[in-house]
Amino acid sequence: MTDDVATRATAGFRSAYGAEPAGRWAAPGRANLIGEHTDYNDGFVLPFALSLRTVAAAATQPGETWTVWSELTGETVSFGAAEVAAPGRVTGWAAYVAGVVWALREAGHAVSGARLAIASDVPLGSGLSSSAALESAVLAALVDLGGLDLPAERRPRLAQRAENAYVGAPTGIMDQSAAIRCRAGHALFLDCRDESVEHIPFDLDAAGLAMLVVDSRAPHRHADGEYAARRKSCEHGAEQLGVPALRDVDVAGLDDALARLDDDETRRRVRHVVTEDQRVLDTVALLRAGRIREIGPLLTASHASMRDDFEITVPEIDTAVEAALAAGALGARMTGGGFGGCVLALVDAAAAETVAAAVTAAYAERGFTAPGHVTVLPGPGATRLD
Ligand code: GAF
Repeated sequence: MTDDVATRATAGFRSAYGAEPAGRWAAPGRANLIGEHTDYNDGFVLPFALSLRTVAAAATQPGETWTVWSELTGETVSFGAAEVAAPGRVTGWAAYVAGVVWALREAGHAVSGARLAIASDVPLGSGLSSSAALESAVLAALVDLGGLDLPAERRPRLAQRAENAYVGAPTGIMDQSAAIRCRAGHALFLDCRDESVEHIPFDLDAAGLAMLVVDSRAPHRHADGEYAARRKSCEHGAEQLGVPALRDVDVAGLDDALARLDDDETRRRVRHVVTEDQRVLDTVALLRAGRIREIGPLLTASHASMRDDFEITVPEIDTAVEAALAAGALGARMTGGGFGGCVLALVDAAAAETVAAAVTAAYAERGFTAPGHVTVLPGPGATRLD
């Protein structure tokens, strides 16, 4: 379809329900500039929103029934109070919607029945957080339709609960925070312990730079199980060190901490998280000082740490990073949970196409499926469109 995503959501609503929606709500996908697997360690992250969005066109309906149409499948799914009484009763893509209804009710909100139609430009399975975009758009719609009292800063936790407890994915707070709290032209510096934020100016254009997003097209291999395993290792490390979370170990105390751990794998996992938190702080300091070009080496160091210590990269991803750097990128790293997904490369604006072509050529040489690429600018968080 070539129509704009909001138009497609409205058209979907009309054809599924034969009526007009009461409004449309949008939430973006995200890229994480730096700070990977630090969120569930109470640490720091620095994501920004993409202009790719998920839109929910919605209206109330009487009773405790929720009906959702998705352009992805062309299918309409309905569920009622019994299905949102406990996690796991709605499965597949509609679980993200049912999970939001469930989490709102769990938090004591009276959620009115609703009809929704979902359209999205956020690609699935590319590590750009299509699930958080869906949860956040649906949450915004249900809050407004029901006149619920739920300020934006309290919404990420609720959307995360939908994903953790209803859908069953043990993710952190970063993606929902990015989808809901980001601002155009800024990266979101989030302290995942107390959820305080600072909007950090991230003006690529003014610096003559571009952010290239390369979709590795690598099949996600065991991503869910590996994510949970990394989380467990981190919790194990924190427990051995006697701290509430790895956030409580700083770089100055890292060598001491590593010496107290009893296996090499945990040592590598802990070293990634502790050094990654510091790289986020260093990146924020450079951006605050307007030294945007200088963040490149921090991005590349983050990638090396994910590859060697956290062990969450795959050959396609490493190839994209190496080829981008060899073609002149100032820095490059995988973004998101890992085992596939996308690479970010910070490049001089004039060099974006050359760097993308170099990545494509390196892929061809190794016989990988051709990658996708696009340049992006930091966009706004979730919003009501009309
Ligand atoms: C996924 C998760 F959903 C986030 O919470 C975060 O842990 C990320 O992987 C890794 O930084 O996107």
